[in-house]
Amino acid sequence: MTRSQRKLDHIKLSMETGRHSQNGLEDITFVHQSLPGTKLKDINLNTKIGGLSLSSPIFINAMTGGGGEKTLEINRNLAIAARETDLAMAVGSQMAAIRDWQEEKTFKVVREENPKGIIFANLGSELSPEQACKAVAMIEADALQIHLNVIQELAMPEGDRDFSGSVQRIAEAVKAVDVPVIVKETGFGMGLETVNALLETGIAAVDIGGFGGTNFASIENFRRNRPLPFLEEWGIPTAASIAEANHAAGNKVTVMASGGIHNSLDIAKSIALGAGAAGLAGQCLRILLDRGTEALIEELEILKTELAVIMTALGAANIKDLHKTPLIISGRTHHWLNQRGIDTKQFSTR
Ligand code: FMN
Repeated sequence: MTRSQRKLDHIKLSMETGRHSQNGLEDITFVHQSLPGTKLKDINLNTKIGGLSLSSPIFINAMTGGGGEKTLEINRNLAIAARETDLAMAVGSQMAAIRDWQEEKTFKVVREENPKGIIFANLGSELSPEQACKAVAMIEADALQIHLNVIQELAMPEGDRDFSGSVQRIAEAVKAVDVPVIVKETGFGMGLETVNALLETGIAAVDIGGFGGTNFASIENFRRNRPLPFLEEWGIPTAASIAEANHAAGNKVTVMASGGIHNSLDIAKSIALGAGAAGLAGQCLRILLDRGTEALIEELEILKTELAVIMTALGAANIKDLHKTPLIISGRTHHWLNQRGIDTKQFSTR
């Protein structure tokens, strides 16, 4: 199977497998405020990720490129949507274009369509410093995402089996590029141990890419003769992962949320748990493929408006205020966090 065919399979199978299970955000409840003191028109959605200023905390997460014409068109349309809504956007792994220059155009189209936008480059943690620089230069990226995808590789018949040396390679990539580096998961979440190990690399942010959205174990199981069903239940749900990452990160690196984030309430809850931004991948692709670019632009605009409505109700005039709003954490997420030594009272009594 060629890398380019695999990219097309991932698009098709991610739409068929869909959202896999709950991501834990259903365990989070806001505390209603009857005297919020806010005005909808004054709500400020600006946020900062590793020194980058974003006009909104919502971003389109890494998906594609590297699979010929079809992935070029998807990236073109995602870039148009990002431009029209002024949202940051990541491209999918650029390794295909580093190995085969003919695939470069499937990524470059994103910068062509959105010359002034905030765009994230993307490579896996097998990257070399030279490849990191090449990926950033290819799309004049504003940041580099380095993805971690151990479970996907193990589930993939032709995947990697050697996961040594990643922390060292990430640290070398950070030194090589002149943009902030974001280390991201791909739907299995990051816990305290992972974030602690990454703190020494000099990265600017982690995107926890939690469990409960697109599930690459399910996707790869479709492509295996003998599936590995236990991997489909593997991972740290998004809600618990945001809190774990934030606990480890303190104010040393920014935490970004993703993994099954589908609506404005998910976004607001992710930010209240400590994320500086929230990314959507599968949901954007689904709207784009089912209903087109105009519909995606409309849905993203609605997300921004609804987020501002939620912030108004909570009395949170900006993202910093939303980080401080009280939250009730119940169910499995409550149990998980307390088992991991994270006191949930810090959220409910602040
Ligand atoms: N993440 C990467 O870092 N690099 C990739 O190349 C990449 N390819 C993806 C392809 C598809 C079709 C999808 C749906 C996701 C891909 N992802 C990739 C993972 C997403 O960026 C995200 O971490 C994951 O899908 C969870 O978010 P979601 O539930 O909003 O989809």
